[in-house]
Amino acid sequence: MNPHVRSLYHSLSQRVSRPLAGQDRPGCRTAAWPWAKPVHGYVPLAIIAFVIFLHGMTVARTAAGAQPGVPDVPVILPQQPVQAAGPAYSLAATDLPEFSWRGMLFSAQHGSGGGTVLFDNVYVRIDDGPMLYLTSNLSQEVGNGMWDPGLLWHQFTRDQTSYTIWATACNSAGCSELSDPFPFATVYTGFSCTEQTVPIAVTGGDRIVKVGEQVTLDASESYDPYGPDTENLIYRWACFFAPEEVTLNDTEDPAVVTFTPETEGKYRFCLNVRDQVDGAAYNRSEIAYVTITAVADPDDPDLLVANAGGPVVQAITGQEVILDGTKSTVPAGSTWQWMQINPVGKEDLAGLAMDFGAGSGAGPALSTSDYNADGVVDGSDLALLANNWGEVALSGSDEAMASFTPRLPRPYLFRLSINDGTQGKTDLVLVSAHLPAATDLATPPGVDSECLE
Ligand SMILES: [Ca+2]
Ligand SMILES: [Ca+2]
Repeated sequence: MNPHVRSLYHSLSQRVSRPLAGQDRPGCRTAAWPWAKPVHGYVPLAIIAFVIFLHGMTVARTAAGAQPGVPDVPVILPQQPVQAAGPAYSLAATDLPEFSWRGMLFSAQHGSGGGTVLFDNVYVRIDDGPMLYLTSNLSQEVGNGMWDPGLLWHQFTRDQTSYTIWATACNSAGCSELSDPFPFATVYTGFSCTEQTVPIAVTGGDRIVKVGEQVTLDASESYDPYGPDTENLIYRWACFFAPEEVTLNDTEDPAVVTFTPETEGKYRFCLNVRDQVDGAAYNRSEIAYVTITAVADPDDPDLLVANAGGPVVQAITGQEVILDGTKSTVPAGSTWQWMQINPVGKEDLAGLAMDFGAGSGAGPALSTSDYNADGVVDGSDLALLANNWGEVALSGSDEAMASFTPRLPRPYLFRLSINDGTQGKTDLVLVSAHLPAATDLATPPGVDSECLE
């Protein structure tokens, strides 16, 4: 890194490390968040610029849009390395920033005073298409130790495609207004096999450990479909939520970090793995999660640990989803109960009615109530809502594995409750069900066959 860039990086990274890292958040505080670190000579100049830019846009909107008891409108923060010697991104609101990365992370921040945040939704518009529900992420749940992770939405992008991202922050009282749109376009300049193939992050299985004993998080089973990439992967572990402050310690192996839990409870970590292209971080893998449950005595025959298989499960409308509680540790004779805690209801209807009434017989093209993504809000969307009113029909709701078929693109939140006759434990899982039209963004783009030989 040249001295001027190094100096600029240090001065700017100091300035932005706090808003990006969310270090004042209770629980899950890491020593340094990965995107605040220098990455092999690359500096997050555009990230810094967008933070400032988006903060400026949101101040005006939040004041007008707040609902009582609902979190503030989130601010979207793209998380990706930016090449020091690369193109300078324009920050004018009318310009479309161009990115040359396939895998991208977005995080978001809520304004102050938002109260308890439960989950956040992200919507995407691809080129000139309709607004599509893409995914959701848990952020905080009262009484269950889930803290705002700063959100972490992953997506893959396609060359010569423009995208616009919005978000809402939600709790049991409802959802905030949509954030300001974040538009960008993707343009790739290289198509070697390294650049075409996106790595796969592998965290190892969920585990139950003893409080006070060091835990190793090992990502070395991660791989790239293009074999030669594997030895050059960049690994990024981050705490997703935890019952206490967590420090991840680096080891000699770049794939391995360690920590020591001092409090009983669930520690969830996320991992993404990236290619190196000419020394630069390039593709990001899909995010993988791992849950470490710390208990006083892992060998206790009466040990009860609920694990709903989350925290997040991706799904496609019309396809059956399995709710898998089999990673739980359960004494014989215990009872199981799965329950949806965000059934379709009046708020969904009110949102649709507002959009429907906004036009002359059909609502606006860009609406979160356009459930069938045909570009308008009309009677067909109302019919979909009416036919899916209330909780979803669950098969096996009193068994270790339950299932359902999502019909509406939206988040489905489930609580797994297990009771052994003397005590109960719960865990939460969020199923994000998007329309097939949004599936491309959840899967890496195709590659030339010779790259896989
Ligand atoms: Ca690759
Ligand atoms: Ca529609």
